[in-house]
Amino acid sequence: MISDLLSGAGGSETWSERLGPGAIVLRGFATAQAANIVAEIQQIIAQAPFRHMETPGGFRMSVAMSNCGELGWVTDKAGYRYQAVDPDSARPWPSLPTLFRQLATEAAAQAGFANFMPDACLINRYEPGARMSLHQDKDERDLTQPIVSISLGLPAQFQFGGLKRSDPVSRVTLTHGDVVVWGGADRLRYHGVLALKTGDHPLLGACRLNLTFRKAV
Ligand code: MD3
Ligand code: FE
Repeated sequence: MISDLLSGAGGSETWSERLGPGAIVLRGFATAQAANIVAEIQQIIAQAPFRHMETPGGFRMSVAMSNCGELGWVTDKAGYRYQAVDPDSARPWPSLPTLFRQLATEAAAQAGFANFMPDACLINRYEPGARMSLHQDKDERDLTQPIVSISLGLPAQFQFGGLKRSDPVSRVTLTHGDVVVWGGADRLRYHGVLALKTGDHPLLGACRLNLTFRKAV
């Protein structure tokens, strides 16, 4: 594991750990802004509350989700897609806060992806027991664009595999303030999150939040 010291959001210290040629964890990159990010999420979910979506196969997701940005990721019996309208309210998703845009673009640049301009932010809420099974993120039009994720609250065991579902999987713990950027050769790697263990985080209680910034179109 290569570990390098670099500058996080607002100039705080960050350690980077490379997961692959195009995938990097920026440890603590978002820690200094965590309370501000949570305040923005509270405003977003007042307009677009967390909900448990249904997979095309008819299963209720254990992770509760909302979105902000021009487009939001949704799933229902009809399939997975990005759409401009929240299906629960029939209104546009709340706009992407400036802070979110700045953090995502800055993190992507640190990882070597210049000028990342996300148009979608999926917000995942994990309560104890919630998990996300191995999947690829491939609903975005331009797969040369990276994805940036911010983890807040309780730690989670993140799984990342290869380009085939059957490839071996390694585990990385993602903790409060960690940012992951993945693109290039790692953009289509299978990944997932093991069931969240209970705990009590000082800012978020028995909860983990994960934001993923995407360029969907
Ligand atoms: C991909 N979210 O919303 S993102 C998702 O923690 C999603 O909620 C997860 O997968 C979550 O689609 C994980 C972080 C991540 C980290 C490393 C990766 C995704 C990765 C390495 C390769 C591919
Ligand atoms: Fe994913």
